[in-house]
Amino acid sequence: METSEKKKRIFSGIQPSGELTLGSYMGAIKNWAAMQDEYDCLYCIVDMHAITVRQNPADLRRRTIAQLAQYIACGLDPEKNILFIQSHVPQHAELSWVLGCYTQFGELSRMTQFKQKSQQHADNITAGLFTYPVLMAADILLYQADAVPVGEDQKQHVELCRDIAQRFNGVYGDVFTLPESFIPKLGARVMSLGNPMNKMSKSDPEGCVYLLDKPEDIRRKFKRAVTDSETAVRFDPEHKPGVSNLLTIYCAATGKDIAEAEAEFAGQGYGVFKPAVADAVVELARPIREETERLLADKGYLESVYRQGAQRAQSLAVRTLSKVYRKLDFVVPK
Ligand code: ATP
Ligand code: LTN
Repeated sequence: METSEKKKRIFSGIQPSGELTLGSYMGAIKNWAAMQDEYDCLYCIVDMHAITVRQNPADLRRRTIAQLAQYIACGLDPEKNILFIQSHVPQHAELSWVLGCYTQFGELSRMTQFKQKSQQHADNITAGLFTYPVLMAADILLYQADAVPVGEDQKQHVELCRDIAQRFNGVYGDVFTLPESFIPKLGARVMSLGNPMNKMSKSDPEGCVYLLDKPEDIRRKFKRAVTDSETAVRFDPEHKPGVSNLLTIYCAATGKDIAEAEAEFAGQGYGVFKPAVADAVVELARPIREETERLLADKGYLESVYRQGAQRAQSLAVRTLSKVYRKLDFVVPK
């Protein structure tokens, strides 16, 4: 492709608040890797978002580096993409403050994730947890992103980001690109293996598969996966949520479509189906785990990736922030 041709910009991020899961892989990272040639992509480790709930500092540090290694192991090329750590680029926090002054209290009160997390952390409902979506809007708008590849649960936040951008543009002219969420057809909402009515979440170790889980752990978790009292392997999320979730996982892992997978397991019970899903996930996770381990042994390389990523990100971020400050007519220090 000609370098003069302007590619569309992509931004996305994941919090290092736990280990990466099969849900975050299928809902987000898998698509990131697929987009890296066609788009101009920034993929971030959003450590500042992670502290909206209490973190153990040493774990946060370890997971931040491990997450970078996993991004690369999942196929994100650090030369093609800007891979960086959010707290390394201070413009995120600066723009977040400005955008917070263009966000309504009522809008933030309606965010589903805030309602859920404030229930889960009822003893520690901080201002940071409440204004979390404003920081997320800053992440996206700072880079003038056109699209944001995320799982279904983040759609509401991206819509709020658009609303904030539109409001700001309405007052100050065309400052921000309006982003759209990019949600995969398959795997946008991977459900818990233990309770297929709930989203697979990193805080539920038995219901979720971690990308770095060992094969025996993956097999155990799938063996215990909740299904139903029938025997047919059929996609019907309403009546057969467990089996439908396993079919989704199987298809996202193998690249097959649902009809193909249903045909493959026709007439065979869950005793055949469940181990086949487990095998597909074991094979998906194996190279990621091995490559992550290899990368984690080379801390110098990982440091060079995040250092270079922060420099490249910051050179874009300063342009947007100074444009915003100019529009606000802040006095520029001489
Ligand atoms: P938690 O559930 O513990 O609050 P999370 O896993 O939702 O955390 P992140 O790890 O920050 O939070 O999510 C990273 C990305 O992965 C987001 O784009 C999110 O939409 C996506 N994602 C997370 N879980 C799933 C899931 N179960 N299915 C599909 N996509 C998911
Ligand atoms: N809120 C997201 C993580 C996140 C993000 C972003 C995603 C923070 N900033 C910017 C896309 C774009 C989550 O909880 N999964």
